[in-house]
Amino acid sequence: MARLRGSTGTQAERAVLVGVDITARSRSTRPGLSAARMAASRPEALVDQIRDDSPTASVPDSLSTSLDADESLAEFRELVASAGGIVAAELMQRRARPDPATLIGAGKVEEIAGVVASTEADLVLFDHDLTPTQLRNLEAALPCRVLDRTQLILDIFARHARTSEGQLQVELAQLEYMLPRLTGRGKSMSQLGGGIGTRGPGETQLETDRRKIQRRIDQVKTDLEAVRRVRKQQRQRRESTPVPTVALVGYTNAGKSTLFNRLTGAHVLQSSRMFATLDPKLRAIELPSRRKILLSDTVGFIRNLPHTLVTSFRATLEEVEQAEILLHVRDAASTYGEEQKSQVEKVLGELESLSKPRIEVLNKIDLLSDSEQQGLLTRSGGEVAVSAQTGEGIDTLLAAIDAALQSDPVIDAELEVPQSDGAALASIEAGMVVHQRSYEGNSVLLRVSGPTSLLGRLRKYRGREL
Ligand SMILES: Nc1nc2c(ncn2[C@@H]2O[C@H](COP(=O)(O)OP(=O)(O)OP(=O)(O)O)[C@@H](O)[C@H]2O)c(=O)[nH]1
Ligand SMILES: [Mg+2]
Repeated sequence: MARLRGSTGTQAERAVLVGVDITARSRSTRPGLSAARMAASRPEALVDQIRDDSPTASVPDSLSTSLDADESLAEFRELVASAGGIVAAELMQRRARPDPATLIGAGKVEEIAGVVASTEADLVLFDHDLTPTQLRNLEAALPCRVLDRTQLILDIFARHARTSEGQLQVELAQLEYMLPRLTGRGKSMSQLGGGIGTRGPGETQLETDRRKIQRRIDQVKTDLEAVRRVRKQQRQRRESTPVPTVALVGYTNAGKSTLFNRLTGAHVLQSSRMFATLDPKLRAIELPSRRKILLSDTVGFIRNLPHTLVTSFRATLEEVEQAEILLHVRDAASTYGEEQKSQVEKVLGELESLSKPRIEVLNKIDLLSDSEQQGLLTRSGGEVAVSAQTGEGIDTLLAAIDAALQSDPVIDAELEVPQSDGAALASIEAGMVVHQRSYEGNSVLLRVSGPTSLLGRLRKYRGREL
């Protein structure tokens, strides 16, 4: 599998980054319009990719309005760092339309070859997806390995997957991405034998390789099913005592894991690297109403999230699909906030979770100026401003979750419990908010707010409802 070296101990690989800006439909209509607003008005525009391998592939109109290429390249730099690579050089290619053969055009390929030679780079990374043909041609023309954006993201996922399910999911996505791109890829698939430069391995060899990969795909799928069966059993056991799940979702690096740790007291990995979290984590917390919920932390999203990944991670994301409430964690300090928001909403749409109750959490407010913070705090619209790092706003967030939670609603009640029923008194102490307590004879009179389920169990002690 194509991996970048780096955090594994060996020397980090040096990469030439290539940003690609396809400008068909003149940019002159764009200048005044921020990428964020473009994204908000036409979210679908950001995800269209040219995947058609035919030489006559035309540029979808929407491609021209994709977000600013410089901005994308800045994010791509972060991705490269997260994959353990070092940036040796950066180039930007602006073209009206993609070149079907090389995406960027022959002249630019030559320029890149020169840069690779002078910087002694190990690989060239494209901030764009490449068709199988483009990938093949570029590998033939450049003196080093070539990876596209999806491959880079897959590589990061591969390094960060910790559970066997996560690892299998990534491997499956990698294999499926690789299969149609096998033809004659001399350099990165050198173990497959094959020709020097442009010549690919013979057809027979290719067929063998395809079959090998297909067999491995089948095996991985079988293994995944086994792993998922176990998880399903765990889920069923959990569902026998229903506790509502609240799922953290958001763009990669928004601070989901930091918030998860803040709310649960856990110590999951929080990191400036992108896609630090891959495997889902669940942990119970208690809300101010004393109701319990399960909070789930999971993989972050990114613009143009490779579709293969959404599919392979669907099972991991089932916490999101099952959740009663979503906490959409957003980086309030990011300039690209609006665009990230629309990207997240797009993935939520794919997970059929857009209609779920959602709390917008504006995180990292500690990075904002006082006046900016003030602006956020007074903003309405169901947003909660917090800093997962300092803890500011966390109480408000917990109260907001409490208010949004429909299941097992909290009600007020009066109870008259015999002092001899220690178990009932203990369950009240543990699971309800006691507003008032007095003693009368052998009974304790209580005014409480508590979950309907718990009050249901204490029905025989209930006085009138408030
Ligand atoms: N200043 C500041 N930094 C924060 C805050 N919350 C998170 N961060 C930082 O943001 C970076 C990303 O945080 P994570 O919690 O790992 O983000 P994530 O959303 O889980 O990211 P992925 O798992 O990669 O999708 C880390 O460097 C955190 O220290 C915050 O409230 N304030
Ligand atoms: Mg995380």
